[in-house]
This record gives sequence, structure tokens and C-alpha cells, in this order.
Amino acid sequence: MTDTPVILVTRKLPDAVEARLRRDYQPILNPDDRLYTADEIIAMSAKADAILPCHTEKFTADVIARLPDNVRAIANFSVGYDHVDLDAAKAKGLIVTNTPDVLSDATAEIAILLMLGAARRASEGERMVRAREWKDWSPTFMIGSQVTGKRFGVIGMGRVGQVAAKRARGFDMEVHYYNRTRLSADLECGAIYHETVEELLPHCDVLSIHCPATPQTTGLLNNERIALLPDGAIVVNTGRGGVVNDDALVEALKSGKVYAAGLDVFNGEPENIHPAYLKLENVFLLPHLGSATRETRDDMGFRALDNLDAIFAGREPTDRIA
Ligand code: 8YV
Repeated sequence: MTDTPVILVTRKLPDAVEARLRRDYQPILNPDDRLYTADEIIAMSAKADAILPCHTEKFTADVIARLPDNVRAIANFSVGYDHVDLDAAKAKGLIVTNTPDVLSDATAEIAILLMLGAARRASEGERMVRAREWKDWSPTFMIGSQVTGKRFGVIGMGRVGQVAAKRARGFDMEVHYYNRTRLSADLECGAIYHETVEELLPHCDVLSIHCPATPQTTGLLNNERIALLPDGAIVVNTGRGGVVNDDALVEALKSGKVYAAGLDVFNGEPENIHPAYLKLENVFLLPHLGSATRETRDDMGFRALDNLDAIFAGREPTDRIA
């Protein structure tokens, strides 16, 4: 036996990340990438000094209370941490970390992809071509909505929101945003700040959601707030599904109040997303691909390991959230 810490890794990680884990720790890996149940995670933690999970594993207060005392830390492979009850973690003396910064570019890319795809009917067109239903072309065929020069509204101007805004400026878009606190001028880069979501919404030809899922943001985009958007707005969500009231968005997509939506995250993902989204042509759907690039997934793993290295060296981890 050595003193090398044992790390329970709940999902298959990139090869380079697993190689570093093997080099520096005693990892319990998941080569089959099976989604473990809470009971399995608790049982497999019997000898673990830390757990390295993804957002797919839920650390509710009950799960955290049942973790054995040898577990000192939860080093998430994610920037979002709504899957971990931080109060329960603090109460149990667990250190919790996340992986900010490294996925901002990749997630902003997906936000822009969703904006363009929704505006220009990309998935609808692709489905048509694949189904061999493309029979003709005419000047009025599959007309979309142009985004260049329009207004790009951001809810949650954190790291990802700021990069998405920067990319939107590449389309000559005027950036508006709501954030709990106003950014400094150098970070704002000319974006127009609104003190409330309600003040922001009328300025959003495209609304891009980047805020975390919290009790305060659950169902934030509801009927009343959608009514404040300009007619024909586009809604993009790369944050968390819970920020959107699905019934409200579906109704707005059906009525044309919202022209189209681009969604990468969903209530009930992956298998229980709102069924209407699957039927509506004006929704561009992706399966939570925000951070899914080779570069970013490596960097997320390394960042989680940097945090573990600090914890086991007795230093404060850079990305401590509890
Ligand atoms: C991650 C995400 O890939 O980091 C996040 O919060 O939503 C994703 O982009 C995922 O959470 C991995 O755990």
C-alpha cells in the first residue's frame, strides 16, 4: 500500500487525462463509461480520497451525507455545479472544485453555432437534404432570419457569456447584457448593461442564456418574460435547461413570437426532454455539446487534476467552490 490518493473517476475521461491520473494517483476508472447510480458511487467510494465526477452524477444532500468519511473532495469535471449540493458538501467538510475558463471558447462556439443554425434553419435544411426531400430552389425557398447587425442579448455575462458576446461582435451585433453585477469597462467592451432581465429582454433580437442553474434562475424564461422579447426573437441556451420554462418556450415557438430556438441543454436531458421540441421544425437541438472538443475536454481534465494536486499537497485549489 502507498499513500498515493485514490480517486474515483465516475466517467471515461480523455486518454491523456487518464494517463496523468494513472501516473499521479490510484484511479478507479470507468472504461465502459457506464452511468453509475448514487448507490454505486457511495459503495465505490469506500476507499476513495476524492471523487472526480461529471454533471451527470447528482450529489444531493442525501448522497453527500452517505459518502464515507475518507472522501475529502469532489473535483468536478465541469464548470457548472448545480449537480452538487454545496451546502451539504460544506457541512460535511468536503472540498468542491470546478473547471472554469477552459471551456469558455468551446461553449461560446456552440452558442454561435446554435444562433446561426436556428436563424438560418440549418437542421431543418439538413434533414430535408438527407431525406432526399430537396426537390427545387426558388428565391422564396427556406428563407431564414439574418443576424448580422442585430442585437445579441446575454443573460449571465460570466466567462462564457463574455466570449459569446465577443464572437457576436464579429457579426457586427450590438451586445446587451444582464448580470447580477455590472462588469468593469474593460470586460464590458462596449456592451450595454441592463439592471434587470426585464429591462434587457426588449433589446434581444437574439437572447443567449449563459447563467448557471440556481433556485433564482429556475424557469427564468417564462411566459411573462418571453412576452418582453421583440417579436421574432431567437433564443439560444448553452447554460442549463432549468433556466427555461419549456411550456412557455414551446408556445412561443408555435405562435412565432419566438422565431427559432437553438438548445444544447434541456430540462430532463438526455432522455426526457420536452417532446414538443422534437416535433418543432424551428428548434435546433444539440446533445449538450458545449465543451465537447478534444482540446477542451483535455483541459477540463487537467484543470480538475490541478485542483486535486493542490488539495493533496495541502494547498488551496484554484477553483474551490466549497
Ligand atoms: C460539461 C457543462 O461538458 O461544464 C459544464 O458545466 O455543462 C459541460 O459543458 C459537462 O458538464 C461535463 O461534466
